[in-house]
Amino acid sequence: MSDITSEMTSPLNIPEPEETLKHPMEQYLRTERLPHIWCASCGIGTVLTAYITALQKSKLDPKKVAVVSGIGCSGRAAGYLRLDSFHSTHGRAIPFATGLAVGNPELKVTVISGDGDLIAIGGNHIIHAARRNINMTIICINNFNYAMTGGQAGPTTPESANASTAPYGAYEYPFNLPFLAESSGAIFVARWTALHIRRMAKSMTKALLKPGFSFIEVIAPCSTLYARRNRLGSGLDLMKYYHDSAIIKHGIDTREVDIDFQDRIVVGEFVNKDKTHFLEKRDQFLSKKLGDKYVPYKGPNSTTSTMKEEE
Ligand SMILES: Cc1ncc(C[n+]2csc(CCOP(=O)(O)OP(=O)(O)O)c2C)c(N)n1
Ligand code: SF4
Ligand SMILES: [Mg+2]
Repeated sequence: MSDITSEMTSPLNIPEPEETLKHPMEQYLRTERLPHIWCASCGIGTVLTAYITALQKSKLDPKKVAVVSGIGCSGRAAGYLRLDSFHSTHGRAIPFATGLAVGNPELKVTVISGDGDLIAIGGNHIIHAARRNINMTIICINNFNYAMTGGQAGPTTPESANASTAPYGAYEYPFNLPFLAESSGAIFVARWTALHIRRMAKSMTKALLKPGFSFIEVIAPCSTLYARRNRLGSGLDLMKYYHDSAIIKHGIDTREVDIDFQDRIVVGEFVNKDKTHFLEKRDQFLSKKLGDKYVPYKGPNSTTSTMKEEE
């Protein structure tokens, strides 16, 4: 008997209905956790889309990729990814990720978290992970405030921007994140806005494939708190602002990429250099010191120990 269904579908190669319903990124998402918590027109979802695109492009084995987040709206990112993903405590995403990267050198570890989590309470950890050149990729979603807890000012809030703890406008000097990352030791530094989704994904792919400490800042709309308090309009209005104000300057000196309130935003790939990363450096140094007695630790799947038994 001829199969009438296949005769009807195969010539045009039309997929079965169930396949049509499958989202192309479904394999990377914990769909059982949807709907997500983010507000409409929030920029965090865009960053997640770019990250999944980068993962696909990088061809990394998802079983060898771990993602860590801290706390906050941005800190929810890891929990939606179907990878070895961890929602750690506030400011502690980087030490957690450092443990993974050092404990299992086969893993590619990514940290996706917010400006408050990574740069305020986590500020100490980020500079030391960069200094050591730990093999990890940091994606910092900078929405210029502590969004989840009510829009407080943080270390990236531009001067004069309004925040719940700065009702007359912020007056502290904000961090210039690419400069902070580079001067602490990062070997790859880029900044994009949530509008630059393809360029962001491309930089993420490069960062994922580059051994060492890479840092990508993504300027993203927080439409509900930051934009509303500052009367900047909707998420779409912020996208228009990014469109009109972003200037691409690859390789520019990171000291020149400060962000002033609603002023121009310099974006691009600023730093891309090679430097021996933490584990390689440790192994080279200890091999030189200890000779044959030192056996580099290659991860939990390796049977070797770090020191040979004393004879
Ligand atoms: C030790 C500790 N201090 C404070 C908090 C409260 N807290 C939760 S989220 C958050 C701000 C997160 O800001 P950011 O990382 O910028 O993420 P966003 O919500 O803006 O995406 C704070 C202060 C906490 N959970 N734990
Ligand atoms: S409060 Fe801001 S950062 Fe948090 S989900 Fe809403 S728009 Fe996004
Ligand atoms: Mg924030």
